[in-house]
Amino acid sequence: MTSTRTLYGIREFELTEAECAEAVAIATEAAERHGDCNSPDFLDSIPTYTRRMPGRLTGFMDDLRHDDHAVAAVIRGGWHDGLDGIRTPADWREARAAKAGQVQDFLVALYGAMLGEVFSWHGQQEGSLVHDLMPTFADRGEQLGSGSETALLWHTEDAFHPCRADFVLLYSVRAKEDATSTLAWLHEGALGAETVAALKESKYVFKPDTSYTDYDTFDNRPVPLLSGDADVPHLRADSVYYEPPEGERERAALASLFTALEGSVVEVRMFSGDTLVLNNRRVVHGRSEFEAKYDGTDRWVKRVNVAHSLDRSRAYRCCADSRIVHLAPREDHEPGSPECDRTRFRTPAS
Ligand SMILES: O=C(O)CCC(=O)C(=O)O
Ligand SMILES: [Fe+2]
Repeated sequence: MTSTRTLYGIREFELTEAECAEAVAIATEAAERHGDCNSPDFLDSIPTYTRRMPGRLTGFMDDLRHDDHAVAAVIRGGWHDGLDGIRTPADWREARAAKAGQVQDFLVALYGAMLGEVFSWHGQQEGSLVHDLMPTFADRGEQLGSGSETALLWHTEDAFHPCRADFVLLYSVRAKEDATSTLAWLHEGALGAETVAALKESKYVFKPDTSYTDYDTFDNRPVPLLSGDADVPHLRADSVYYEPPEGERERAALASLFTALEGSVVEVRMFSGDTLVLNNRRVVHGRSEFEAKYDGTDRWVKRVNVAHSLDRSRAYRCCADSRIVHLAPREDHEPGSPECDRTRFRTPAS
């Protein structure tokens, strides 16, 4: 594919203007028909939209989905009329209430669905499929997506949880020059055999971050940080939300892991309309600090989580049809019953 090139394991895809217009038109049609990307009737009809997405992009996503050597991908060329006209909302609640960037909600949900099964977390942004990330004054110094004054340090998305995403998509509604995305991963031979062996043992404990309203329901147990092939190791790690292990061997292994990752950080510059796709089993990510003005012109990212399959999270969802994952196992509810998680997003039309 001539428009695809690989840079340090990060793949790039450039949409043509026509392809971008096609994808935006499909997202616009879905937004007009369903209103909210959480509505069950949209979620149930996702394939009818993804099937019509530009063929070259479909080919790229199909390939990416199975390519564990690719730690991330950037889909460029996504700027379109209308992006500049939307003001950055003050926070995710305002974004949801005002349906700000609604077409882009559908667009990133459809991009995500081209790679697997989109899902949401019950405790994050009220269970919404697409998260809005923008700086808020109260969180300016926090290690959260809503921070800005300090760099967001590297992490696997939702490292602590067994149902964490296989892919995370970060769509830049409004990019800013001073905010760069940071990526790091384990290069071949970066860790010695003894370190690898220690990191494969179930000895490491994470701390769920407080952006989940249900974070205290999680049964936190020691887990391994590394798994899989020596060539393409699968990694789960977080440089902030973890408890230092007690054993000397585990502490040394963790220190080696941190050194290897910190030595491999690459910066990626995003532009408005670009999508960063993270292979969440291979790469850790973060973001630089940046200036926030809180005046409607700030950086704004939409995020969606994607799993290869929904099977892994079945016990954490209330029915097979729900895409809302709880941090603790969830009792079953009849689909469509008042207790079913799908019910709360049902619009009168669905
Ligand atoms: O703002 C970004 O680019 C990334 C945010 C992020 O990684 C997070 O909130 O977990
Ligand atoms: Fe993240």
